[in-house]
Amino acid sequence: MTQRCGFCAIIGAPNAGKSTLVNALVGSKVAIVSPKVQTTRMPVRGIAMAGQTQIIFVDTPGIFRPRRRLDRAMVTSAWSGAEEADAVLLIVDAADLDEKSPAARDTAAILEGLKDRKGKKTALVLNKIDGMKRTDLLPLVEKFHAEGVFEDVFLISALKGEAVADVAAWVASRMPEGPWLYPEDQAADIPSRLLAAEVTREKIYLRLHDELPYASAVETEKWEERKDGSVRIDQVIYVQRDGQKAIVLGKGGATIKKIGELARTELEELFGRRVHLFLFVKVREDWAENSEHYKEIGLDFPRE
Ligand SMILES: Nc1nc2c(ncn2[C@@H]2O[C@H](COP(=O)(O)OP(=O)(O)OP(=O)(O)O)[C@@H](O)[C@H]2O)c(=O)[nH]1
Ligand SMILES: [Mg+2]
Repeated sequence: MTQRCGFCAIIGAPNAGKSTLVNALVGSKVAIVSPKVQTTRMPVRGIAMAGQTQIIFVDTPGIFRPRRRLDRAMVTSAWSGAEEADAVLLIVDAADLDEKSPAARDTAAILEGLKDRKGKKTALVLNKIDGMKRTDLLPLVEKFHAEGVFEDVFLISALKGEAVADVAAWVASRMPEGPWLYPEDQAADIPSRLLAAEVTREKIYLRLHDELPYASAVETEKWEERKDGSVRIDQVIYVQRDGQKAIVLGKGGATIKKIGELARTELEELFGRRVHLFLFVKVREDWAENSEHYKEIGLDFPRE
């Protein structure tokens, strides 16, 4: 049988559930998830097989009105993910479409953007329907259908895995003929050093999302293979001010210790081996203005 292979970009407002959906479609964790908006900073590829079809899902940063330099880089990379894809899924938090919500405003702007990019195979995914009434959903489906942008609309819960298979089938049927780009059993295409840094950033977000919004970045500085099969990973957590460093460390170092434990446990699971994780906190006021960091996480550095 002929092989099929293509790219499917997952775009949407921050916090819609894009990364959760990518993980559900791929069947393993390739992208980090948190209750905070703007968790994903760079496009991450998750790979899924459907019969003879290989689908490369591209999880993108949320699209929103960018202000800071990092925001601009994230939004640009999200749109370019959509442009390069064979199919596009716009994912919307169905429970957060109140007219005044930032998510609704961002989604409306993305819809306009999609109209300008007509000709793409695009479907709408209304997410987080767990806990919602069907009767509240039908008007939404009609409203979005009327936009004339979507071939199909899916009602799903990425968190519970509901109707995720339907989305996968739709995407699979839109993939062009072509040889697979990855081995059949590969789930992610992200360097181990970067994935390890992302896992630590997720634990920081989950633990400190009220105290430390967006002020932190994580880089893997050292990756040392040991003779006994284990690996030593040294990471630096960058923050912008001394006060933030104190928050990350916590009383007597309790917070960073907990973050390190959570990250190490997950890394051991992901890599299937023992991990020795060493975390250091550094204050670097300008990490978000430093082009090296953008290169490290695979983003283009916006000039202004
Ligand atoms: N109830 C419910 N919560 C969900 C569902 N899908 C995702 N979430 C939650 O929504 C939050 C955001 O999920 P993410 O997957 O990080 O969202 P995202 O769109 O990748 O967010 P950014 O990367 O910040 O743009 C997390 O707390 C998820 O657990 C769902 O189907 N139902
Ligand atoms: Mg995300």
